[in-house]
Amino acid sequence: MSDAIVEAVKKHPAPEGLVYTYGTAGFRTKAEVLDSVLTRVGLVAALRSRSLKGKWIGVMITASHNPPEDNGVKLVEPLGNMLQEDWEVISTEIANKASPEDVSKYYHDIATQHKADLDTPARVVVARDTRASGSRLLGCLQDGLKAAGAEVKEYGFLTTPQLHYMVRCLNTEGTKDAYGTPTEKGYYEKFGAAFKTALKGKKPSGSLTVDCANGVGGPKLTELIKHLPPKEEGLEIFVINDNVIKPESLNVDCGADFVKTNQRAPPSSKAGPGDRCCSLDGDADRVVYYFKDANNVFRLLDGDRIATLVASFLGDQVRLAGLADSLKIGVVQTAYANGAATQYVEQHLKLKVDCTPTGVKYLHHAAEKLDIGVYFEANGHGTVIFSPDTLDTIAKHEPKSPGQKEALDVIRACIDLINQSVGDALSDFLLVEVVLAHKNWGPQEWLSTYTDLPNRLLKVVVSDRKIFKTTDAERRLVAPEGLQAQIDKEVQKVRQGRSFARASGTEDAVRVYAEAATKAEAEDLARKVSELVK
Ligand code: 16G
Ligand code: ZN
Repeated sequence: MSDAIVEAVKKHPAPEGLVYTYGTAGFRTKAEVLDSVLTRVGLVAALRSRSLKGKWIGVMITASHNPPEDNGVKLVEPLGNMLQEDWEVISTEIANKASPEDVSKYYHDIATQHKADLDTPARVVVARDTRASGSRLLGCLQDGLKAAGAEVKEYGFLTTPQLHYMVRCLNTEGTKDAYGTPTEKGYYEKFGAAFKTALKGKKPSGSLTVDCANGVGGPKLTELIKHLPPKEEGLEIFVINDNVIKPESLNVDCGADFVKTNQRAPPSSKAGPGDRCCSLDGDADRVVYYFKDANNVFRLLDGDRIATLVASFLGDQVRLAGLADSLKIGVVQTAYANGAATQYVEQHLKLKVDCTPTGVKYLHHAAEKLDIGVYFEANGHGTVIFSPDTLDTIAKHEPKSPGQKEALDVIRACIDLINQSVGDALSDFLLVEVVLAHKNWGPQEWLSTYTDLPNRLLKVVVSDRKIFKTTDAERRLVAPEGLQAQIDKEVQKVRQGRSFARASGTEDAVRVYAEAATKAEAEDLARKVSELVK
C-alpha cells in the first residue's frame, strides 16, 4: 500500500515554498495550489475513519463565501461535527511534508499512533460546491482515497450542511439514533415534512426572497421547494442569484457575506418595503435576513437576531408544554454579538448567555453542554442543539392539556426541522419562517424587539498578526503587553463602549470591533483602537 501512497502523492506535487494550515474552516486558499492538499486529505480521511473502526468520515470541497478562484476542503466527524483538534494538527503536518516518501512514512506513523488498523475498512463520504476547480480537486482527492484503499461514497454537488447530514445518517443508520435517509431525497423529505408539521396550519405572511449567492444552495433550494407545502398553504419563496452555470459569479455582489459586510441588499434584489429577504453564502451554511423598512431604509436581521428570535420562541413553547422546570435553554454567542442582543437575552428573555471564541466548533461545543443550546455567530452561522437527555425528556413527556400537547408537537417538529449535525442555512430559514408565522410577526416586529448598539468592524493590516494573543473568549488581549490597558482607556471615554481586537483566523489581518451609544462614538472608538493596534 505504501507504494500506492508514494505514487499518488508524486502525481500531485506540492508547490514549493507554501505553508498550509488546517484552520477554522479547513484548508482554504487559491484553488490552483490545492491539488497536493486534496490528495493528502484523502489519506487523512481514510486514517480517521480507520481510527474509528470504519465509521463514515465526510470530506467537503468548498471555500464557502470566498471569491470564485479560491477553494478549500474540510473533514467532518461521524456525527457531523467539525474535525477533532488533534486531527487538524495531523492534517496540517501531512499537507506540509516535503517528499512523497515523507508523506507515506508519516501516514504509517499516524496509523500506528492512533490505532488505525490498516486492514480495517475506511469509509469516506465526499461532496463539493459548484466552483469550477471542484472537479479537478475531486480527482486529486480520489487519488488519495484510492491509494489508502478507502470505500468512497460520492454525492456530487451538495451544500456543506447536506454533506454533514449524509455523514450523520450513514453512521446512525439502523440504530436508535437514526437521523434520516442518507440521500438527497431523504434530506428534502425530512425537512419538508418537519416544516409542514411545525407550521401547524399557520400560513407565513407574504413571501420570502432567497438570495443563493450563485452557489450550490440555489439548485438545492429549488429541489427542497418541491417538498414544501404549496404556496397557497405555506410559504411563497422567490429564488434569486441561483446561477451556477456561471461559476465566476459565485458570491459576487450577492450572498450572506456581501450583505453582512456592506450592510445592503444585493443590487439584483427587487424586493419592496416590508418584504422579507434572506441571503445564503456559497455553501449554504450561513444565512442572514433583511428588509427595507417603510422609509426604504435597509434593515439587517443577522445571526444575533435569529438567535434571539429562536430562543424566545423555544422558551415560550417549552413553558407552554409544561417543561420549563426540567429544561434550560441557553444562548451561545461570540464577542461580535451586539451588546444589545446579549442584554436582551439576559434581561428580557432571562436566559443564560455563554461567549466563546470565533468559529463554529467553539460555539457548538459550548452549546452541547446545554439542555437546549441556541448558537449563532452574528455572521449567520448557527443552529440549535438538543442534548440526548433533553431529547429523551421531550420524547417521554405526557402533556396534561390540549395546550401542552400543541406546544409539545411544535417542539418535536422543530427538533426535526433543525439540522442537528451543523448550522444549515436552508433549515435555519425554514425555522425562522415557522417562528414568524406562529408569532404572526413581520420583519418590522422582529426588528423592534431591541435596538442594536451602533458598531463598527475594521480590518487592520499588521506586520505580524501572531503577536496578538487573546483571553476571555477573544474579548481581551494578553499580548502585546500593555495594549489592552490602552484599549480600556479609550473604551471608558465613550458611552456604552465596548471594543476588542483579535487576529483573524482566515486573513492576514487583525480585526477591530467597537460599539457605543452613538454611531459617531462607535466609529471613533474603532478608529482609535485600530491606531493602537497598528
Ligand atoms: C471561519 C469560521 C466562521 C468564522 C470565521 C471568522 C467555521 C465553519 N467558519 O469562516 O465561523 O466566523 O472563520 O473569520 O467555523 P476570521 O477569523 O477571519 O474573523
Ligand atoms: Zn459557508
